[in-house]
Amino acid sequence: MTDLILALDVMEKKKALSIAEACAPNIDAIKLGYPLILSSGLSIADEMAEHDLPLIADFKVADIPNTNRLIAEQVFDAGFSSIICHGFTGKDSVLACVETAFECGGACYVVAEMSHPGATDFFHGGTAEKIAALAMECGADGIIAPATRPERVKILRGIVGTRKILSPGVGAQGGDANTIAKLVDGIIVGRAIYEAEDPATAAKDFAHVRSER
Ligand code: NUP
Repeated sequence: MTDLILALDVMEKKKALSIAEACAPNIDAIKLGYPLILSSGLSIADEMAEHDLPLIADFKVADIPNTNRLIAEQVFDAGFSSIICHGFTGKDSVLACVETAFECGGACYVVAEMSHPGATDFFHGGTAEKIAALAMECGADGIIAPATRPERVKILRGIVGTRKILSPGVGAQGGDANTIAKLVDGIIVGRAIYEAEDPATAAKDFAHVRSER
């Protein structure tokens, strides 16, 4: 079973709420990040609660352990069920997010490799593999890996085993939903849904991936 995760990077709260409502029957989780949370506040989580969908806070947290912990506490207190952090910060910083998630009954995903072209500058050459291994060592629930590079996802799958892989980069960034859905536990789709003329129909069109794995 591959989850369909909506990346809701719209800036107006009203629009975000109406897209969430329209897409809710065909998606498994909503990922909120800086664009919407900076414009609407963390309380947007409360307003999304009626859809009863897990909310993922994509803050790509990348600070010292104490600050990571403080950020993660805010996120879980606000009602999010998962947080995304960076892994290049090292074991203590990642552990701060993983442990806080655990204490709050939530989940933590670590970015192993990003999906954009520039990600190859630093994530290739063994770094993504090291981060994926670190994420496993820290007890993270899973990693973020690029839908734009299925061959890299296969390699990272070899490191994380049955732990989850969530994969952004489908649609607007060129990743193919069908190809990547066979390899991962969740595909993350933003613009291809929320910029569509009819986001509900667009979400429905991706929903077949939910039976892929
Ligand atoms: O490597 C990453 N690539 C990526 O696109 C890690 C991410 N968290 N994301 C996020 O996924 C990005 O910030 C956006 O929220 C979403 C992809 O959106 P779209 O390209 O489908 O519009």
